[in-house]
Amino acid sequence: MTELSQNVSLAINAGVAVITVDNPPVNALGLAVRQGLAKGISLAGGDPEVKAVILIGAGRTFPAGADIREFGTPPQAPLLPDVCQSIEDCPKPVIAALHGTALGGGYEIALAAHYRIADAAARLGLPEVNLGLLPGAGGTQRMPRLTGAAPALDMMLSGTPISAAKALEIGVLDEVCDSGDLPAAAQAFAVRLILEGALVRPTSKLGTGFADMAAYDAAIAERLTRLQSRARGQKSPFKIVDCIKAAARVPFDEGMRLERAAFMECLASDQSKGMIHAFFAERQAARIPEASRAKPRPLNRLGVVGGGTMGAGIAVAILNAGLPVTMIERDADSLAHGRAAVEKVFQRNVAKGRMSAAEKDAAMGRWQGATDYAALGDADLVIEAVFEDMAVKQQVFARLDQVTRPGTILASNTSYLDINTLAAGISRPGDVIGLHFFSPANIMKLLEIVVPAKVSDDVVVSAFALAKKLGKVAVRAGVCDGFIGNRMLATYRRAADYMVEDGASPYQIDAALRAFGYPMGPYQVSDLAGGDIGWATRKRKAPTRPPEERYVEIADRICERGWFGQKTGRGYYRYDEGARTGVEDPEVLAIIDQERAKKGITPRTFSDAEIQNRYLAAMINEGCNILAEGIALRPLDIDVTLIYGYGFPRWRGGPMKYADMVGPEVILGRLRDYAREDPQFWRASDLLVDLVAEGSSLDDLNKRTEV
Ligand code: 3H9
Repeated sequence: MTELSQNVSLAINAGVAVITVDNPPVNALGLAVRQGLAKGISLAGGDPEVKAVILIGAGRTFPAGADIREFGTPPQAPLLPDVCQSIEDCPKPVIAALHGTALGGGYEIALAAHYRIADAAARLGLPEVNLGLLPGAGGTQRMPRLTGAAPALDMMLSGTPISAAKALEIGVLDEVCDSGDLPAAAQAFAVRLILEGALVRPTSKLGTGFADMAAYDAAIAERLTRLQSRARGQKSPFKIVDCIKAAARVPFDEGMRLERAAFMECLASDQSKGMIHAFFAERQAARIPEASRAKPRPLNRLGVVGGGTMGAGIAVAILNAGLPVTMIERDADSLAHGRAAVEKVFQRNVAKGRMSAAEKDAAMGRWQGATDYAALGDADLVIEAVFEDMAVKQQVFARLDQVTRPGTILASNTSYLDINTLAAGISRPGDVIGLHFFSPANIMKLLEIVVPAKVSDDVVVSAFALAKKLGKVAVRAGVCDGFIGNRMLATYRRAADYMVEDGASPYQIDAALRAFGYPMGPYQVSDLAGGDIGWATRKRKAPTRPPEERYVEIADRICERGWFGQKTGRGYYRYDEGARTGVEDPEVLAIIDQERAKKGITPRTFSDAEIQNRYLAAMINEGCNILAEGIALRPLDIDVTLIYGYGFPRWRGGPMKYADMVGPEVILGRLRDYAREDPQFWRASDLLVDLVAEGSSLDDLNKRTEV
């Protein structure tokens, strides 16, 4: 065996050169790997003994892409597109043998090889769009030559990998290996090619995918229309379409130049910086101080108290993860409701082809219900998802304290209430933690793990382990009113309400924030979630609201009319029977006018930019307060929370990354400017003031607090 570089080796076996990439954990294509591959191809190509070449990954996967950590540094030769070209130009047949996740640049290497074989469990994909990029090593030019436009567009625009079976069907693979022994299957495949005298088959010279140009163009037109309404400001999807369009129209080399230029443009953009930050942030959020001090407890039997929307959604998330769940409700009727709510989700999934009837039956087979808390006697973890009221939750916790065994983790799904108080009310506060799921709990990726003062380290670690099992992105939060997410929401929503009272309409605010990249504006979200929830919270907080705090009553006026949003057909918008998108409501505007008149406010105009600036400044400032109080460990935890739970556009990297990109000093300047009209609300966070004074960024804070 020859070492080609520190993580690529070459072995020759019966006339077949096997080039193995061994760069754990995901065989990312960093400089040393590229050097090794280039050298290996060159050696194998020139060795008269070698009749065919296999490219394969050691460990758990074929390369899962370019090394994303290199993206911030100047590119160093050999560049990946050139490595791919040298593979394609190799005079001996090159076979890529894929297993694990052949993604991005890894998959592009496979496309540049002459033949492809994959393990049956392999996943193949081009996820660059999720990093604000496009495939930049020939993917946009080679894949459509094999498959036509539609499969290539679908893979590149969604970023979602496909199975080996699907890859075979669309013409990407030559063979699927079912034996589980990919190296042997690849060797046999290579020997067969040699015996058959098979020739090289450069993908760039193929044109199978261009056979039906009408279908090719129709696929592009159709995806483009869809993108125009869904891209929400993201640029790289449009570049992908441009490159695929060009693939069928210009010579390969020119297509490659176009692709490279588009890739470099995207790589230099704030959008890709934001998305790359999000990629690493969601992984770093799982790094918590408790992890070095404790191991997770077993999590095999789970319980949920409450079968309402949240309880049922949490139960579905648990069942989807293949775990059993016991649901507790107060009486048989409520339990039947809870069960029906769970089953309805699975039924819808079956109807939409997302799961089979047998899978649904298996999931429901893991569901158990009871009206007696004693059924939770052997549970490892119980999540309480009852009505958001301290007294009610305290009663539930008291019962759980009696029936569960010591060591059972007792979690509350509260979104605001003080978990320290809940923990203090029972005999073993060390077992109590907050698990704040977002609605619908089976879909939303975020799980805020709220860490009360007395919780044991292994309970915190277990909560993160549970999140992983459920496929959630977990963020560690401290105890305060609203934790990270809802506390920030309360603040930036106030900024929006102030603007409405001062002259903007809710519709303009929603539109300005959609233009920023949000899927919906705050008033659309309020209508979707139901205005009654916020109303109840405002009433709860009214007695403790500081008298000097500016309070906007517009939302209360709307709720007093019973207009709670979509479910009542009216909120900030009016909804026709069954409609999910609302229309502007002149009566709401009249209510707003009356409220302004009552306070003697002469409405002024707001530009969309000012709306965005104020909304973001309020959000970022509260984020800094949350950091200063230790509620969030690092700025990146706030970014992950807002992206996964509150619709913050991922391509902007989260509010704290956005603050860095705009410049913390710019944000501080805006806060000081706004503070002239309301010094209390717009008081700049000391943490932000200090950061600006010392010339550092929020990302510096991420690095300083690495755990
Ligand atoms: C590209 O290829 C561009 C080309 O078209 C053109 C170039 C010119 N680089 O996710 P995990 C780290 S763009 C560097 O927890 P899993 C990750 O940060 C790339 N590091 O494991 C983590 O580190 P740590 C296109 C990477 O089993 C560790 O590996 N490819 C990379 O849950 C384990 O990761 C992609 O976008 C990377 N490419 O999931 C694929 N990938 O332990 C991105 C991972 O220090 N990767 N790391 O936190 C993934 O989607 C998942 O990592 C994967 C494994 C599915 C592969």
